[in-house]
Amino acid sequence: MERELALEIVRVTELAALAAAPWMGRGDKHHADEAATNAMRGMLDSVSIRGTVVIGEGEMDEAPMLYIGESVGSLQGPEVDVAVDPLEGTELVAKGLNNALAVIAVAPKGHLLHAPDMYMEKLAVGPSLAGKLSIDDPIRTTVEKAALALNKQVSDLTVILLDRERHGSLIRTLREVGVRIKLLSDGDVVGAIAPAFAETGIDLYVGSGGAPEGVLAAAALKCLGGEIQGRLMPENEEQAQRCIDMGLSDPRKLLRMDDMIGTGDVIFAATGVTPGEFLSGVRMLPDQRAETHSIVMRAKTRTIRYIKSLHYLPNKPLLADLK
Ligand code: VTB
Ligand code: MG
Ligand code: MG
Repeated sequence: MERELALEIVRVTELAALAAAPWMGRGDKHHADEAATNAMRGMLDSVSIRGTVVIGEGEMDEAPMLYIGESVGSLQGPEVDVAVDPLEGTELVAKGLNNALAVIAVAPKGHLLHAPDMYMEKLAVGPSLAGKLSIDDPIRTTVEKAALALNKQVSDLTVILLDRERHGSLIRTLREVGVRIKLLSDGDVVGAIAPAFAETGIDLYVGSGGAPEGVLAAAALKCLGGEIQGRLMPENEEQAQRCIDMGLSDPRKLLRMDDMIGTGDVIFAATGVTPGEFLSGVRMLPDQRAETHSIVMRAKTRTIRYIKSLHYLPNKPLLADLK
């Protein structure tokens, strides 16, 4: 993949974020998602790739756009796998809450795990804890090991996870050991990546969230030098069979970075829709301008670029077509 692709790819998340932003705080997650998906699909057409969606909005019969298996891109250029979440945190946008993103990851064909839409148990960390923890340890041990490695008191650690009933006993234990807890109402791509950004003050991501979101986070963490470990959580026979069909003979196999991202050549881009842990949201400005804040990174070089763009909205024909 040519390095120019990174800059082309960030245009895709920028447009998705710009399309979703007008739906912020309107209590309508469906339209927010649809706007982001259509914009992302439209913009991808102009990117010089022969792409196949491997993580997308669902199967062909349930998703009109960006369905799994769909061909995307200008159909010239390298053959790549594309993982998308045009709007990660539809509910966040609907409710006007923080941490909604437009996200994409691109890797040479065959190198992104085709994660089925089910829960994944996850443990994610930044570079300073990469390789030092295990998802198989009890949470108390994980926290103790993390504190030791970071030369901090346990009470000075901050752990982030989704605020869900299924995390009840996990949260109780974390309270007992005395860490700070940041609860996310949605959006565990941000949660899992946050420990890799020192300025967030977040040390660990734990708990379960969507498996597709796990692979997207893995792509980002590969570029950031962090780590995620995951384990799919099939809830019935049919889900277990889906894991087997995607090539996991043991659906409960521990998934490491290399299982999720089988290449050192992944590109990740995200644009904030609402303000978040490491990216600002879309800002509507006077004179028909809007400001976006994005991050784009390549695992190959581990360069992290923050891109602040000032868009002149009348010159965005794709956005107008969506209206
Ligand atoms: C998870 C999480 C996502 O939606 O997929 C969640 O990973 C849906 O699962 O970040 P729940 O059943 O826990 O609500 C998000 O929060 C947003 O897409
Ligand atoms: Mg989505
Ligand atoms: Mg999502």
